[in-house]
Amino acid sequence: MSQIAVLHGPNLNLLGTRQPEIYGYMTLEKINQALLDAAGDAHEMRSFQSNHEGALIDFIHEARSWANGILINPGAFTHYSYALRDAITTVQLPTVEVHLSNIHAREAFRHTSVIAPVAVGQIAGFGWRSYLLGLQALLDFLEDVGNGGRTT
Ligand code: CA2
Repeated sequence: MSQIAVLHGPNLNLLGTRQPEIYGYMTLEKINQALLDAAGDAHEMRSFQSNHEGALIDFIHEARSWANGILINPGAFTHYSYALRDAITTVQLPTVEVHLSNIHAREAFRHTSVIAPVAVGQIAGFGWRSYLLGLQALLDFLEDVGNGGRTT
């Protein structure tokens, strides 16, 4: 059983209502439900969205007391929030970064992630399924860690 903190950054509360050509038609509520379905009874998951950097950081700090992994789409904070990055570093929880769009194929400012260097890995470009892929990657990573790092 893993406990996963799922974080969604700024503007992601608008998913499914605007710019569907970039971000798709799935609402945040539906994405959260898809993640809960994928986790099933085997894992615990708590989701949180905020448009405020400090609120996301508080949630990460609190996650230290109950979670053993973080799945995060930091939104635009991806590209410049050293505060979010420091929070992830500080709690020392394995973190997977996800993006709906392929940030590397978009504007130059989106090519940089200040989160990626402190994450286990990054998944981008698969629409809402990036979250599902990220969750699977995180659960597999945590299982490997629990098995003393053995992957086979
Ligand atoms: O592709 C992603 O998941 C992003 O994290 C989304 C962020 C963007 O700043 C990152 O560069 C990449 C933006 C989220 C905006 O979400 C909206 C959703 C619906 C309508 C308008 C914005």
